[in-house]
Amino acid sequence: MKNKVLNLLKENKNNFLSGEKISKEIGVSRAAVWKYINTLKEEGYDIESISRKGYKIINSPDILTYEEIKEYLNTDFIGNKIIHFDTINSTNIKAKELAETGEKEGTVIISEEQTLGRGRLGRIWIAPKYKGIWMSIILRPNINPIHVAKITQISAAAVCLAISEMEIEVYIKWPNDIIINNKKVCGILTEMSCELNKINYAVLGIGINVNIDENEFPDSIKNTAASIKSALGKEFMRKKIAAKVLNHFETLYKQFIIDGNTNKSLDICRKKSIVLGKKINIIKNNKTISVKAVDINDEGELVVEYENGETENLISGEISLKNFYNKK
Ligand code: BT5
Repeated sequence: MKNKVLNLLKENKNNFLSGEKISKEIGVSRAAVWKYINTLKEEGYDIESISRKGYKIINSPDILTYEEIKEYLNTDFIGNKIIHFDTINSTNIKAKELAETGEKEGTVIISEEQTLGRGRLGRIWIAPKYKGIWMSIILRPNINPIHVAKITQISAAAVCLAISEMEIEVYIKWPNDIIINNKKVCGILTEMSCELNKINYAVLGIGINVNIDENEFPDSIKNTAASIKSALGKEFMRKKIAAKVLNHFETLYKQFIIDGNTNKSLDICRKKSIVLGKKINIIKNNKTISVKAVDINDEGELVVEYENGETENLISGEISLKNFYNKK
């Protein structure tokens, strides 16, 4: 109901709408309308109310609800449904629970903060309130599980395209980091439930630091993390960036599910790669080995070359670049 009031106000944003008109249109009492208006104000909506004239919306907050994101969305199915939380442990955990009980492809779980944001291998993802985009997309691709890593590459390409629109140099550190000024601005975590040769569902978790100030990063990551704000010196609308990511993701993902084609995504991953052509360290059997990153192949795997000239395709894993975080 609250969203119906909001939609009406938005549809009539240049005019005052009387409490009576709103109550008739949506079929609730005027007292209820007043209550919904107050809730919206508490959520950050700037609504002018003048007696005898009614209500007019002046400004909408930068929150990540469907109502706020939808005006920037132009997708067919990704983000058709956005389940929004003020706080949650992890959007990936929630998305998996919902996927288990049949939630459909394209549903997005998004939260203003995460109290237990997850990285890979049990690591923690820091996700402070109102400062970033912490979201998970439920996917049900009809593909063999061996191809699931491609979804990470598709989303890395989508995030890269979305952030590039802000006229900043963005790079991808294979397989799942998005980098600005040699620091991590976004991490991606793809998880899946599968059978031998079929995916039941995949959950694509994307965390983007948008308006985190440099001094707000905890000590553990302050030398390695960046936000779009810390790089560009001004705040950005999270809702617009979230929509851009979903728009780009759907375009690239659709090509993939229609005919398995990931050419465009992988081209972006190669072009924007911060590792290709460089010496990197990989960890193998607990040993750090220096190799050269030579290509990202059509499977989205990183092709590395050992000093003896032999090559290997890495499916996923940890790589590090020498002196990476010291450079500006
Ligand atoms: C990742 O893991 O980069 C995957 C991050 C995925 C986060 C999203 S947010 C929405 C969804 N719900 C979740 O619960 N997760 C996903 P990994 O490559 O393992 O990197 C984790 C490491 O990045 C940590 O060990 C820290 O060193 C660093 N880190 C943590 N929070 C960070 C942040 N906000 N910005 C930059 N680096 C961070």
